[in-house]
Amino acid sequence: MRTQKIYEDIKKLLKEHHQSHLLTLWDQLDMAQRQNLLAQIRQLDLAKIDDWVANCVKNSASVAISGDLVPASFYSPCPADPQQHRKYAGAVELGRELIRQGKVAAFVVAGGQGTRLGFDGPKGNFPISPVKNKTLFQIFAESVAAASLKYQAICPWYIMTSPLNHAETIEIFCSNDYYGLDEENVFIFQQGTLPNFSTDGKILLADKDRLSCSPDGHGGSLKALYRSGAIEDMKRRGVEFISYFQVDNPLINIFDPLFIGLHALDKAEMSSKAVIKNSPYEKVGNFCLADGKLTVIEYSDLPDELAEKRNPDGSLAFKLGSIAIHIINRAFVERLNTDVFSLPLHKAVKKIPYIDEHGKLVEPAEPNGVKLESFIFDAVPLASKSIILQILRSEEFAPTKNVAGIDSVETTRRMIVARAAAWLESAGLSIPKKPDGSIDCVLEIAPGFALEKDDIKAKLNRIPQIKPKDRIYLS
Ligand code: UD2
Repeated sequence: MRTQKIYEDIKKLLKEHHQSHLLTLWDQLDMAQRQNLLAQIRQLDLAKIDDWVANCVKNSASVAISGDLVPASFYSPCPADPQQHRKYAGAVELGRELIRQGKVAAFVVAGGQGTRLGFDGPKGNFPISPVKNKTLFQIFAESVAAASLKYQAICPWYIMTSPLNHAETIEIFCSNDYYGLDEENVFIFQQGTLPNFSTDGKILLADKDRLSCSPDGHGGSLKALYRSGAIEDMKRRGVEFISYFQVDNPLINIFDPLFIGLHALDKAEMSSKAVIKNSPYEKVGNFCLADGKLTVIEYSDLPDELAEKRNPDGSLAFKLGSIAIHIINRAFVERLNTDVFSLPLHKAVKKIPYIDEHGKLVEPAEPNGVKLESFIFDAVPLASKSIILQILRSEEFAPTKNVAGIDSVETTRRMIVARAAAWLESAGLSIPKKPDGSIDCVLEIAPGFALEKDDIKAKLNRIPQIKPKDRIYLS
């Protein structure tokens, strides 16, 4: 009786919002299925959905680009003059102190799957290290443990999953005994989802009694951090700074005193690391000042003439690429969530299987639907202050996205070896090279052995002489 009343109300509401098709298969559902479907529909904010349909789903224009776009200013990897030298030194000291005081937490967004890698399961479980074949999760876990030891502090680690991989991620951490970390200090939580639409704005069904939904993008992390209790947990621990990174970058320097220190010294709310782009169309966001406000414009949205624009010395005018590494203040996330905030939604047209009006599963051969996502970097303009630190790609950025070619498993492994070789050479060791100058051995440095280049010097007596073709693992 009650279900019938709810059904009638929802039917009316759906009609007003042009989504009546969601109940077409009602007569084929048993009681439990009916309740299930109604519960999902009741969670939808249909007024908001009307707005998304009009402005994002049906509208093919992607992102509105402001008329006045100029390149953003940034800190270079090395200080430019004595004054900046003093500032960097002070920042490193401050950053170390903040980590020591337990004020910095690690946060990885790991809601995506390893689809592009042809890998079944959470991408964090992809084996990547060149000698030991450690997974991305294991490398991050060891980095967190090493930072904890180095700074004699608790370094909590927050991990955002999605409904696509939450249970599996928990299972991976449990079966690996949290990689030796204290389970108390690892907080795994799920991001939200958004419904998927047909290109004409109808919410798709994944089953007769189930709406088709997808993770709401890494921008969803700002709400998920709050709703999951992660922010509350940080507050209880005294965490003030969130070190945000993506699951695909094993070179990440999670606890970087310089970055944390500059961010804190400049009283920023959300800061970013950047690389100098290696081509006008490299698949990274672009830092720009849009009408004076720091903004990231995704590569696919930057007009060609701006992507190609050059300075008189031939360098790209918009050369700063966003690599999805941020320091975000815990208080900033709290502020956003206690005000009303939303990030813009970006549209992706995809092949989305669905149940048609006859109850049949359709597996489209061509893109047929729209997924909506929000992006973390769209929060940058919402911050009261934001800095950018340019870093060296070879030191900190090796995204594992593809099976082969650019940003692939092979390039990532090569970069892990090259960085290890550079660190060892900087400590005075010699690395075997082939006649063409390429490295002639395989090297892997465990985070527990060295978290950064300078950690090597104290361990020189533990490093064997390295011969051509050697496979060396330093731990
Ligand atoms: C992202 C950035 C790009 C650049 C690049 C660096 C976007 C749109 N672009 O490109 O500017 O910084 O990374 O490598 O982000 N994720 C979730 N939940 C989601 C969606 C994604 O947790 O709903 C995670 C995912 O697990 C991964 C990260 O976000 O850790 C990035 O996702 P991606 O691989 O789809 O991003 P990509 O390569 O388009």
